[in-house]
Amino acid sequence: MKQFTATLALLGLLAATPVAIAQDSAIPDYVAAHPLDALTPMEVDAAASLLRRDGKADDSTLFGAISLVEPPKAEVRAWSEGKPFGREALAILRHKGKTFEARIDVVTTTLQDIHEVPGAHPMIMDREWIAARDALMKDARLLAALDKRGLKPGKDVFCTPNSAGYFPGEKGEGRRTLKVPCFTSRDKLHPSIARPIEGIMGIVDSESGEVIDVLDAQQVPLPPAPDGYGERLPKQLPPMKPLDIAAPKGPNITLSGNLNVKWLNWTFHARADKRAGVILSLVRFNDGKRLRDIAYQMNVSEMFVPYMDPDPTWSYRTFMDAGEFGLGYLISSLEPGVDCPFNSFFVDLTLPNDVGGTFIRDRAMCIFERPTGDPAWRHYSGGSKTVTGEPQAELVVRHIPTLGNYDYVVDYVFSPQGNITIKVGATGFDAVKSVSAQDMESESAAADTAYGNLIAPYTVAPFHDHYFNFRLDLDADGPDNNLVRNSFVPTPVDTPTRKSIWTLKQQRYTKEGPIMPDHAGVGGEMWRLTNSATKNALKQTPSLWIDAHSDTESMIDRTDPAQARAGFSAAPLWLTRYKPDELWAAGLYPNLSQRDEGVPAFVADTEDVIGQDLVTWYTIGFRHVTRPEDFPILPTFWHEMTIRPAFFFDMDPGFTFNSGYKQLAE
Ligand SMILES: [Cu+2]
Repeated sequence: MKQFTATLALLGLLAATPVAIAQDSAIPDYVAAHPLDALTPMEVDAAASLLRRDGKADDSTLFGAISLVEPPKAEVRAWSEGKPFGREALAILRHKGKTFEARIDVVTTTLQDIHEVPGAHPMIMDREWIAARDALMKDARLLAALDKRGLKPGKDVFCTPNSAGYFPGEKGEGRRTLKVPCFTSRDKLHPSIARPIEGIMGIVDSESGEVIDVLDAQQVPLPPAPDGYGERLPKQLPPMKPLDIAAPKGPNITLSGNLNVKWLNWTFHARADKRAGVILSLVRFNDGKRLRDIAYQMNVSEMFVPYMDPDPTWSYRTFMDAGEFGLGYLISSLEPGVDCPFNSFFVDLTLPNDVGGTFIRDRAMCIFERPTGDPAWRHYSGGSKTVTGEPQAELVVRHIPTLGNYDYVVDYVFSPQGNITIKVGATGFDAVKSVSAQDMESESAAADTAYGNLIAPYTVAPFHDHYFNFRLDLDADGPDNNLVRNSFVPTPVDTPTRKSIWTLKQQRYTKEGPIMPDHAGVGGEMWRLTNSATKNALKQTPSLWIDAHSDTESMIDRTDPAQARAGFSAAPLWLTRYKPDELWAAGLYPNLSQRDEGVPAFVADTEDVIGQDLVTWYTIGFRHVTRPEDFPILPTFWHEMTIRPAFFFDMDPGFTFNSGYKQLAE
């Protein structure tokens, strides 16, 4: 078994690592083999070098993005292996205090366009993050604030910049700011969780290095390490007998190119993106007769994590991590056996860095199949006293960005029945603040827990929301679709037996806009993306049911400065017509944004949507009511939604699925 596992892991790396070709330069390279492949290291270098050569960039320039501009959909759909295709890059530059957007043809190395985007801020980049941290750590006001608390900068104290958000009228408005809290590693409650130094916050211009302000609001005495925490946390139990996910006869997954995935009836393309993490495209299901379109593209388009604590050192924490930091940039290497089964295919991903080059994140994505341990279907026949059935299996595509304290497990799970479940698991640890209350009988407990819960002695985790917007460019059996709502309607009937049943009412959306659940209605609804041009064998209209299990809308008032920048979170679903440049739910430039240029702007013209190529934007959201059970490390907290075929097939496409489980008994 061990030998097999090792061989498979190696096979995974071989299959997934692009083939190196001889280059004169030191830049590792491979050739893009598909129009939707991420830009290769040579293509990224070609774009950055051209900008430098043309005097548009120099050594001080930071690159918020050098990413693929996809060819038009029609070209991608018409493309077949071996045919040539165009390659275009979008570069977002921060150059001498200004933001520029450039388009480069990386095949001909031609600068097609470059223009300044006044007021726009690309994502936060390493060099400025470090500069802001270092500037604050030397600032006399910070040193005085630390001194008051008996602390000195050095190995016990460190500061880590956060995105600043936008709050009209505050100090530093209009500048490229970061807000910086500080921590101490003294008396930690857990080895990897530093203790926040409450009341201190720096506002730093990350370009000039000027420390604009240092808040020294309230002083909370640094709490002691209580008994049972820190070095005295409970020890792990002796190991149980281990469980494993194994494919003893070999994998059913086929990987090719950079990167095409095939598993049973499913095929799709995957690529890395600095901002989105992993982007899946051309998701199709072979129904035995033809490849059926399910999704042109699926990826996280933005996140929003607003904290619910009005304290000035907390209230700005309204993170939009995809656009501010980059889920792909902060993707973490996966640990075999912990993050993914040992026998997974682990894929290294190449991503653009901040300075016009690329880096490789080892084992950044894993692809694995697993038995769920559940029946795919079964039936017990009382007559013959036999069970017929089949065990379920599924394919998982996973990556895990780590954004400060949180690790987000992002899964796309494919089933033989034609379902795609999108799951987000939040783990890592709750953001915490130090308080005076040791427990709920302490004098300050009520005040300390007004906006969060005690999760450990002297430690409150403020309440907050997590919103993950997925841009779901679904194609229900082709691009021209409608969105319908089936509402469940309580319906009176007058029969000798029944007085009340439910019936379904169908309504078609005609315009772009937010799609709200019918909270006031009794029975709820189903949202389905339908294709009126094709029919299944029963002459029904194929559709994809957007089965929403985790739709939570933001409760923050729309006039709140944080909510005003993240309007996508106000509705669980938005419907737009496909536009090639409408890719991000909070717009292309959410960092420090002063207005929302995302989905609320996309739908402002309320275009007609009937029979169009539609994009749905679904937000998996949850309100995080923090608990002691979140501590010391937040056990992975999952939320999900499922895209299910409905009237799409003639019968269960999983009926022919043969798990081969009987071979295990041989
Ligand atoms: Cu949380």
